[in-house]
Amino acid sequence: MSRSEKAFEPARRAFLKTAGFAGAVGGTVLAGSAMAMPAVEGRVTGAAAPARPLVKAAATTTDISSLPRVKQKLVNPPFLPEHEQVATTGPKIVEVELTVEEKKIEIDDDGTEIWAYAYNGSVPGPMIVVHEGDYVELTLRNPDTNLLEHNIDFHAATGALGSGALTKVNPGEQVKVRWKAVKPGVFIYHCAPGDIMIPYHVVHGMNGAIMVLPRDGLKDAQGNPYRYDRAYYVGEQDFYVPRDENGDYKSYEGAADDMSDMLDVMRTLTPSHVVFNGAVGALTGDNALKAKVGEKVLFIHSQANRDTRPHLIGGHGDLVWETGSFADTPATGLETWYIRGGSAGAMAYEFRQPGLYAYLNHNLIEAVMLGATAHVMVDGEWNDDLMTQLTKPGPINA
Ligand SMILES: [Cu+2]
Repeated sequence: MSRSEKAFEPARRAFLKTAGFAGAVGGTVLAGSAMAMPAVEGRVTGAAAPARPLVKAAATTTDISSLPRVKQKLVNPPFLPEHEQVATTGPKIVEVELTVEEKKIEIDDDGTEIWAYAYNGSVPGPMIVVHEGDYVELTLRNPDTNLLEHNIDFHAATGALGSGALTKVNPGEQVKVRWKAVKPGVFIYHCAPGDIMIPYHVVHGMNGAIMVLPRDGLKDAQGNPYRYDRAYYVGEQDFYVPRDENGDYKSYEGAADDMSDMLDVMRTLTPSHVVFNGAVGALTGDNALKAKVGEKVLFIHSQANRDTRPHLIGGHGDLVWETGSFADTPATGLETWYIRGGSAGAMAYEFRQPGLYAYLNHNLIEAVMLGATAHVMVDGEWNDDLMTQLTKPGPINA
């Protein structure tokens, strides 16, 4: 950063801090964000949003001080943190830490760059796994090396804009929040600092997912216990990279330098990239997901902004919790399923043939031309009964 840019920095930070509250007139920062949010989220009314819920402890039915505490070590997607499928204890407090990183990442094979706003540095952010009835105790950090204000809205949480109203942190700040996981399922979380900053941050990769397992684990469509052998988290991300006058993707020096250009591209609702786990090819080739014949694999798929339709080429959705709710009976034997923008869903499949499978968004333009494809390499014995090539390709017989 040059000296003149440094001199400009305080004013720029002040602008970026307030840019999210363009719609708010008067009131505190919290009230401003609450006013700006409902039209976008449609989940909470402005009147119902608490002014300062942090200072007043709500009545609880659990003696929280007596609950055991565990620290969950979060890992980068597509992997999940170590977890029990069936809870072996009663409810607990699960401590997790998310640190926001504003950093440049490459999103395709041509070296196209974007400034990612990334929880713990990954796009999507790490998967958190708890059980229904557990408490999530989050520390959210925004290091002073960052430029922007951030927060987190958990779709699994209840009240205060999914904790978004309680978790706004400026660079150099951290905040702690605790919420109870009362809904079993898979849910997204995302940054939502207010107004136009909500979609702007989300399409810079600032979203992830949490899985709230029933205490006694997953059930199949008949209500029998269902246990997976592996689980993967696929976070789908739409990017809107501006182009220069020659049609080449632009690169930007600072974390929010792309704002004006990118908002223009976002208004077209036409992404330049639709990718899994942050980049074209993040889950193909050497990074392909792995499984074995006979293994049951759970795929959790999130899309924080846009509808998508996952499909496993050569396989099926044995069990699909399309809406993400584990309180509902899963659908069975699906060909392609649907993940609503702003949600996560889960699919479980027992692999029956070895080889390469493509797991993709079956808008094939988005899968093949924009990037939304993953591969699954499956080891095992081929089953001729399920498929056999009877003749090799050869000349057509007259
Ligand atoms: Cu953010």
